[in-house]
Amino acid sequence: MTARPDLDAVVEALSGATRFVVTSHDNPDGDAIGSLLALHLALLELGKDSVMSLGGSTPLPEEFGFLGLATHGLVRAAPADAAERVLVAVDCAQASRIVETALVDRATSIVNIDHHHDNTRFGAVNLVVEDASSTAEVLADVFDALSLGTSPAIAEALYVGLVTDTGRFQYSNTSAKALRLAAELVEAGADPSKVFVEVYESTPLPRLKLLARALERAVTLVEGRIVVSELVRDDFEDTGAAEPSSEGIIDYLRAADGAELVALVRELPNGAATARKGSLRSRPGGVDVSAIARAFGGGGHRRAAGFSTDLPMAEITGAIVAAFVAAERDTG
Ligand SMILES: [Mn+2]
Repeated sequence: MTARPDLDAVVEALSGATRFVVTSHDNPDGDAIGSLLALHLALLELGKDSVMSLGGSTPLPEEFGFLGLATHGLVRAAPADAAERVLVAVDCAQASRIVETALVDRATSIVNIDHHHDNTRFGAVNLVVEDASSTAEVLADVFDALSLGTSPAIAEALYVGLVTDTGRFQYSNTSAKALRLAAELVEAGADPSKVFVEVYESTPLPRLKLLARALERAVTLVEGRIVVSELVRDDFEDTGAAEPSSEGIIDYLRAADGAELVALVRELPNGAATARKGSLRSRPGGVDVSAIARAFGGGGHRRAAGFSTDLPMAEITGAIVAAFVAAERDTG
């Protein structure tokens, strides 16, 4: 075993305190939700007092409903005693991605467990494993170091994080370690077929219709090397798709032959903090889309990133094309 002072520090922080509040980022994905639940359940098994808190009022993506976060006590605001709890943030690259700012402001201390390469190390204790496929994979090592057995519920939650962040074990982050972890989680009680049906084959029809709109509106730029599409408010209204329904649509656009950079921009409802939200994806070896997202005030991974903006669609597209061309000039 190589020395892992950052892992030891997290183990010490989790062992040394008794009261925790665990959280993750806005627009939580499978890794955020799975990691959040797994850590909460692990802390309870360690005999700790843990509260799961996710800010905002946006409904959680329905494909993760089977994990039963509400049943497990999820609250959508900071607990009244947040000032007496250690905050553990999972899958959050920046403190600003934690919607409930009171959690960050009041916590006695912050433990930051993540795998984003652009993580700002905002915690007092930081475990950021950039080559981990998912935060779930990082947490599995933390639980091992805590000598915690993996219950079926923890295994299932970690498996959801692993399978979603690796694109069902297809993306370039699908390491041998990630695949070995998947096997261990299945041995511990995770059911791959059940998770597949719940996460990928329980799609409400309005969401498939929303996907059709995005595919229909896709355009190619720079000789097909960039694919851009847009969802406007009418698309949500006409199809009846609910707000988090656009998650995952970009992965279909990415399948376009020759597409090296893919962008999907969706118009947000009236009253949202910004007018639009953009998602970016690139092929392995392609441009670092997190750098493009950061230029819009967002962030993410090299292959998958996002941003929020008030810019109109034409300007967003122009900036993406310019960044793509500039990145190619710099590296080529
Ligand atoms: Mn993740």
